[in-house]
Amino acid sequence: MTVQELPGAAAYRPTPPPAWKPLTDPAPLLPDPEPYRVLGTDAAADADPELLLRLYAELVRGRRYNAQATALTKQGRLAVYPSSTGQEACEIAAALVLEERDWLFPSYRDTLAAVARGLDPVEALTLLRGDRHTGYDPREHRIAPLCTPLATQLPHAVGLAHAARLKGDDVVALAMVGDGGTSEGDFHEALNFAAVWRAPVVFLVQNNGFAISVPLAKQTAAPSLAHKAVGYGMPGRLVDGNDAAAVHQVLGEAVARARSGGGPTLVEAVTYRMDAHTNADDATRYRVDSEVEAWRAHDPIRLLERELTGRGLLGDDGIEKARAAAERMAAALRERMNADPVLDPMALFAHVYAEQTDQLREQAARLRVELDAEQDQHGHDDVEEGR
Ligand SMILES: Cc1ncc(C[n+]2csc(CCOP(=O)(O)OP(=O)(O)O)c2C)c(N)n1
Ligand SMILES: [Mg+2]
Repeated sequence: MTVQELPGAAAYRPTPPPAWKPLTDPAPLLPDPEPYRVLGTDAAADADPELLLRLYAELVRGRRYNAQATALTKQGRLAVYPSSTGQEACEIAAALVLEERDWLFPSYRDTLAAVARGLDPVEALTLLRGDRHTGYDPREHRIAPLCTPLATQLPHAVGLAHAARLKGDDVVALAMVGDGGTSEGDFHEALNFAAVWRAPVVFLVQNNGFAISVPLAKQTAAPSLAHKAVGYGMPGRLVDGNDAAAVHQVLGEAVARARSGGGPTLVEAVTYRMDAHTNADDATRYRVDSEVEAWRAHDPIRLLERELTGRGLLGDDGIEKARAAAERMAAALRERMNADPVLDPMALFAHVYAEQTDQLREQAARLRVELDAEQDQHGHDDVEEGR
């Protein structure tokens, strides 16, 4: 039975009445027609040299961190590492645009953003080491746990931002998600709530071309991911995700807008995942080398280095200094990650419930007995000393 055949269908008018008009003028919400760029364009002249040098040092450090963490997976020191090599501009810019009082909501790929925001480089790897806990106190750093379930961090960011606004706290939340994450229900719910409530939140989509082996073309039929903003009534911005100055500027504008009560923004940063999805993935099975090589020519560190050296802001000395600082960080990370973590098995029972249940208390008591017996057997406390 079609709609026309339904009883009373004659009264059904598929077109809106003449008085209908859009609730919001979509034109100002539409994203940039091309990814916005700064480096190598006239806009670069307005970029603060100090900021560019800071971005450069962090990008170099970030790349070295990715390489070191990936090496640690091969040495069995890390269970898994989703590298953000090639995406450092997004990671670093996201961290640097926030004030200390703001909140970052990262995904599993965004370790660099968390470290650039000040998180201890070892603590940032706790979860990826296989520990059940986040490894850091989210409240201390105002960094939500690195989130593995896709897009679930987005409604959390909206809730926190909205609550802060209700309380009169000057807090902006910046939530990071991948291109694949935009197909999740949580993405849509978060954007809808954020726009309706005008929550002070910025959504950064790192479009790195793939969701594991699924290319973007199989993920969406939208003109761009930034266009999705319009449907929810917030502005979309499209930015070159390998241009650190451009990402910093666009995110900075979005944060300022959110802070001044202007509501949320969806930023799509177009970038590329140079490494495989994680160390456990083989990217050669679903993409060709020529594509990777084409993106290598548009490498975020090279782009920034070219700008800085071209303007006489960076020379061989400066490059060497940035690399040496990155090496020192990597050496310290290696050394600390080579030490076995000190784990207390009794911590299993903490944070399960606010008030422990009888069952948990009983299990904890049983484990205590076993641990004590083990200690007696070895003559000293192996377990608590983490050996
Ligand atoms: C809810 C949920 N479904 C599926 C997965 C498995 N999964 C992990 S990463 C991933 C791909 C995500 O791609 P994207 O959002 O583009 O992020 P990227 O890894 O490229 O940074 C999938 C499907 C998951 N972690 N959570
Ligand atoms: Mg992706």
